[in-house]
Amino acid sequence: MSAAVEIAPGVRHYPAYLDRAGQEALRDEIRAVFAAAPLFVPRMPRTGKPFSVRMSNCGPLGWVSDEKGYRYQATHPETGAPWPPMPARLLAVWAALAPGAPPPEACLINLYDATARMALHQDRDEEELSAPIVSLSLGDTALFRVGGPTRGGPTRSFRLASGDAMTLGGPGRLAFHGIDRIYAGGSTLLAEGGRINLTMRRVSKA
Ligand code: MD3
Ligand code: FE
Repeated sequence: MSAAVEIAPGVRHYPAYLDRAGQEALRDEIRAVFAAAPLFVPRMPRTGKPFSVRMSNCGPLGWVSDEKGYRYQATHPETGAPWPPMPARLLAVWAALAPGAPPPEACLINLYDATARMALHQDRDEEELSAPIVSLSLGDTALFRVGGPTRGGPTRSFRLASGDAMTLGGPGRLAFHGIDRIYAGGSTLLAEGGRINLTMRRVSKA
């Protein structure tokens, strides 16, 4: 547990929110999610250009992207199986950091290797934009960038380390954000290195 730092209006950073034991337990639960819902490589709408991150999901809905577009769906894009349930540990983090919000329906899991990036974007595929997004990071540190609600405005950069949490709500919910780089080799949490980011989302109107 730790105090929040408000990076921008509605964008809160909780450094070291999970202690090492909590990170290890969550890592093991995410490994089990990957076993049931294998990592897939999302592709850009229209062009089919592959993302540099790999993804999976847990919860009733998962976020996917391919030539047909971005969307939430109840099944894995390659296996066709329903997504595995969201671990109780994640639901507890949501309850603590998003009190009063309706339960999350999707937890998108991003896996970054040392060269992966995520371009500046908004998360607006959810019907319920009044609920926050809650994020947790595991493994290598990332350089995160966040701006305002319009592309091309000023941005701020800061590091997201293993165990850090973020909440993105209110005026921060539609902020542009991305991952500019991964600092490889700094964490012993993931045996193969890399970074895992989890984002819990409410998708449908409560
Ligand atoms: C700020 N993930 O999955 S998490 C994503 O580290 C995504 O993998 C990044 O952007 C990652 O969509 C960043 C922190 C985050 C998530 C959602 C936000 C920051 C946000 C929504 C609005 C503003
Ligand atoms: Fe995002």
